[in-house]
Amino acid sequence: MDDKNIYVNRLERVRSAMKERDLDGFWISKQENQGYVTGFPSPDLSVLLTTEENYLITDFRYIETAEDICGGLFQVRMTQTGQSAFDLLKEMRVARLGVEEAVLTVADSKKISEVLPKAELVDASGLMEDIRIIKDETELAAMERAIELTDRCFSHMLQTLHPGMTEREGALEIETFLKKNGAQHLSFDTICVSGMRTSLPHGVPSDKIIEKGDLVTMDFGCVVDGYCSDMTRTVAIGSATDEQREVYNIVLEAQLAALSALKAGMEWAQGDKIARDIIEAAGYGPYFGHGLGHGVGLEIHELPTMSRRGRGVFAENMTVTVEPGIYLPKKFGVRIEDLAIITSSGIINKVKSNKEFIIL
Ligand SMILES: [Mn+2]
Repeated sequence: MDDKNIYVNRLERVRSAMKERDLDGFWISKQENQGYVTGFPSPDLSVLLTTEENYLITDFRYIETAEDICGGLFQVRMTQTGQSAFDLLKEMRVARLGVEEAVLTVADSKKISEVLPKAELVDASGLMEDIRIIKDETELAAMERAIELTDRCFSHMLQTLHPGMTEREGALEIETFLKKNGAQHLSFDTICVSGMRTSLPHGVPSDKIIEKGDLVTMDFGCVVDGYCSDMTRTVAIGSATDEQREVYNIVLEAQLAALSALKAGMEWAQGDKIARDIIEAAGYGPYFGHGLGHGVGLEIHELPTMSRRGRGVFAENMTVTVEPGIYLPKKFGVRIEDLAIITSSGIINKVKSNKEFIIL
């Protein structure tokens, strides 16, 4: 599929979802959703789809790029100083306008009601996310590039991490490597925690010095061509205790069991259960306090939600992280995270980094 056809196809799918919900307009606010249909993710766009037309509204700063990228498929409109994107809505005859309540501000919602006093605003949160849950080839290829880069970054960190450096220096090393080697951004704030602080699943890198005998957990990801990667490894520095080794092996066993069981047709919650059962049987159930994984794509956290509460069934070309962890307060924690693509017969794990217990 060439570039234009990808977007034609995506717009068709969005329009048929609009039709199902009886919407004759859709005001798309979430930047990732705008980027998904326009190919131009930018913080200052407004996107409106009606039954017949695609509109992209932006200002002078972005107009040239917007026309270059979206000119064929979208009517590109430029707002003048003092004008807002909502002014365009005044010209529209829309009876039921879909909006994304999950992200639309109250202020913007009021403005829409002012310019379209007769229109009914209907919550269409999730309309696009349900479409985005299945990745096309272009998306998977971009994710693959992002994942390759995080894999290379982990190899680099195996050469670089050493006692005496701080967690913040470790995180900076990760981020510098990713950016130097082609990342547009980071997928999220890098986690690099050590020692007792590894019991914090989302600990913020501190000035703590990494010491011999510490575990170090690194959770990081980057964005390449709009798409995110996400991986986690825990390694030991200098030496390890039997307890650290034991906990590591339980987490790894849980992860491998889930990776080998996941496939299209399985319920999301069942995926979580496979890993959780192993951790619970080993007596560490209370110390695995988060879900097993989440989808990744334009956003770092998207559908599917692979947790006890996740409701849905895996289908081909969904992506999902598999990231069990055990976190022992004031002692240490271990998490191992890979990122897989669901297929009809299993998964393809795109993360190639070693996950044997590594002592640096
Ligand atoms: Mn993750």
